[in-house]
Amino acid sequence: MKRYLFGSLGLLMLIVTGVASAQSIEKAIKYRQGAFAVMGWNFGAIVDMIKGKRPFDQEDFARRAKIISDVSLAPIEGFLTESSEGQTKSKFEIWENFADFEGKMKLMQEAALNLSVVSLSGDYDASKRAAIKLGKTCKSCHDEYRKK
Ligand code: ASC
Repeated sequence: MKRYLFGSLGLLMLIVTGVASAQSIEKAIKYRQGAFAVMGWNFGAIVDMIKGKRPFDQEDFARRAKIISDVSLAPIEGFLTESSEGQTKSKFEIWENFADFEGKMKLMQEAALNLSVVSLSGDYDASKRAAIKLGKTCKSCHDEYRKK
């Protein structure tokens, strides 16, 4: 009887922790997607300014670049647990090559900080180059680690 009771208790605890971790994985996925959405929203506006689809407004450009740079520090925390299942385009390869993934994330953060600093100068050509450089760091990670 005792053995049966402890066995059932153990099973219940496993189920409860399992459900809890599934919930925290879902939260982590939403967290990193939210951060990327903020970055994409603002980078989209910057790209429009560069393409001439929206007037170049240095103050607005710099404000958006700062948001991207600040938020670029956020998403890595949402990748700490293996979470390639569910509502995500993240490939399993992220967790197989986590050091490489983290390195690419750092390059993106550096490019975002660079864009933020350069855009304060008001130098349009330098800002454009910095934005293109940042876009390349986004793409390099997407090519390898994001499902189509
Ligand atoms: C964006 C956005 C991305 C990147 C990428 C750059 O605005 O949403 O994922 O730029 O397209 O190559």
